[in-house]
Amino acid sequence: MKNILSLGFTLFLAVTVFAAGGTETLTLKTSAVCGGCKVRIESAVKELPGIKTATVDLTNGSLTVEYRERKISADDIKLAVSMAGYSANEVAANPESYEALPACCKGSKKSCGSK
Ligand SMILES: [Cu+2]
Repeated sequence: MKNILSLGFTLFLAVTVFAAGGTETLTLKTSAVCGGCKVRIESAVKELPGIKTATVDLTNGSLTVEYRERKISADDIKLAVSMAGYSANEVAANPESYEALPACCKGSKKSCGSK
């Protein structure tokens, strides 16, 4: 049972990229816990070039980004999430950005209350 769970978790963490008419879709596991996190991450990513959409799902902390591969790479998107203070798959949050977050956004539990 534990193996099945960890396999599922690994698959969930895996970067999902597929071609869709020049637009790539990337799904990342982030450390977002509340509506404030969602706004912070989405606005940080949307500032990047080539981003079409950026949406954080607070039920699981996932970030889905549609972007133009010619303009930006998945690594750049992960870096932007890190610089906003959140982890993105294997990329850890930038320590200084993380420290600057409100206290309730630092935990892995949903301690910020409502979405
Ligand atoms: Cu938060």
